Amino acid sequence: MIIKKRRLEGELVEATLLKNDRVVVPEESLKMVCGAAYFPKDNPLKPRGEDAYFLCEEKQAIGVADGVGGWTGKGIDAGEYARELMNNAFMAVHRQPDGAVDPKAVLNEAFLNTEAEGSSTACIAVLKGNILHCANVGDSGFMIFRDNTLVHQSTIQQHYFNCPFQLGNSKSSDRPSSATEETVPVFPGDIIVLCTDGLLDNVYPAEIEDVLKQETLEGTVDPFHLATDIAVDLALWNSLDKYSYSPFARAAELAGMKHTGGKIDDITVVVAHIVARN
Ligand SMILES: [Mn+2]
Repeated sequence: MIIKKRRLEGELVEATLLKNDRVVVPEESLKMVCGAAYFPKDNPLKPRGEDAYFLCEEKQAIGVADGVGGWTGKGIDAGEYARELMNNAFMAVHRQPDGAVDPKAVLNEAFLNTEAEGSSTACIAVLKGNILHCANVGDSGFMIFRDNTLVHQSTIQQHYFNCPFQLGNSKSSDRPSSATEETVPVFPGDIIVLCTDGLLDNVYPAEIEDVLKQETLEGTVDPFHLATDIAVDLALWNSLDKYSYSPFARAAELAGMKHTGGKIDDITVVVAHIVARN
């Protein structure tokens, strides 16, 4: 069954869905060009914050993790768990075959090799051909923008308001088997924003669309520059606003609670620009 046809750089590209749900696409037709920005919240006791991320353009894989702050009360820095998880994910990516990196397998291997105490959300995305493959545990996630418009947003998983699914070594933690898996076709020019809740809780997609419109007016896309602008001008700025009706305030309201303004948090933004190879 043909699920997608689109003209790409003069060639007709087809993605075919087979019986086993594996999507067959032209090999290596597209690639991600990546940049990232990380702004830990101001805390002299934890200057590195609790988020972590990795970029691996060689294997076309990116990932973010957000250590769960609730461990602080037990004297545990969940940032260590998140950083070890992402280091292990980066190494796991390199052990996977070229062009066949499986994000859930990466998440699983990273989880099994992580020994720190604590727990963390995690979202890993891999581009294979023209399909973005993602595995996500918790409330980090990704958005895809096409022509400066949001066309896809990942779903989040939480046990209850502000308690995301989280990987960890304690009995009550979740396991990689809980990960949501998504496969989404992408096209040249698409912008993928992979991020922790420091962005999602403070910024509406329409605000990112406005930044993209401004930046693409200049003609070129610099993923690092874009990630920094989204992290600073939107997420950090909004997080410090005490009166706004932020996405976090809206989520609190839907859960029957009250929160006014942004949410001060570590902010990780990875931007991947989809471009044709060669
Ligand atoms: Mn967070």
